[in-house]
Amino acid sequence: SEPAPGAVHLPGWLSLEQQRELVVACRGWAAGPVPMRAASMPNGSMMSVKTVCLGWHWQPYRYTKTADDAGGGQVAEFPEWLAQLGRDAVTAAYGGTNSYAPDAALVNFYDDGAAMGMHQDKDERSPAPVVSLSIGDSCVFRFGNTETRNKPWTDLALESGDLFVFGGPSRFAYHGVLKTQPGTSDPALGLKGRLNITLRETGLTA
Ligand code: MD5
Ligand code: FE
Repeated sequence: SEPAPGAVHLPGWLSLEQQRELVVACRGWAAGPVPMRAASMPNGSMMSVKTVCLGWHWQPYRYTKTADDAGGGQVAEFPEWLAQLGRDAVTAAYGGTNSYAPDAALVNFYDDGAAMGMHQDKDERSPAPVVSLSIGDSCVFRFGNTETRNKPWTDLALESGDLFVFGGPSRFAYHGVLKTQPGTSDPALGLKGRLNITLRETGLTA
């Protein structure tokens, strides 16, 4: 479905096998070289979501080349197979062919009770879409508008295997994750909690 112009939701786009492979990949990335951690916000509070970055290191609200908030190391590289999955996702959403070239990913882990407040993703310097892949527990996702963090918004369920592509006029919409639904993850995934992987073109050069 297309809940807003440029925003395309394809439920169950990932096969169970692809989801299992991504869970394994995320476990590897979470271990290092820069371990998954809760980022601290500029106001000093900690996010309830834990994040690990590929390609570029993200800290609210900027991308850096070294993870100075997490030991100073270089993050894992952004693998070509994940860029190809991103191109496949953009084609699935909009049709045709594309030259989507994501160079950063944020892997977000939500344990029971984790949430993400309403925000815009505007640390990137590219108008390219954000590709979002959800695995594990379902969540309530709040898709807002580009003007304010307030209404109007639409609440929808994001479930394991869902693809969401945010492009065009939806690229800079406010959005957040109200809550997850603990215990809804398929036992076959071996994952307690929720993973979300976002692919991004940073538009930055090192
Ligand atoms: C999540 N992650 O479920 C979400 C999915 C983040 C984040 O929000 O910043 O890591 S990505 C949702 C998204 C991205 C870009 C634009 C819009 C939504 N949008 O216009 O609604 O962990
Ligand atoms: Fe976001």
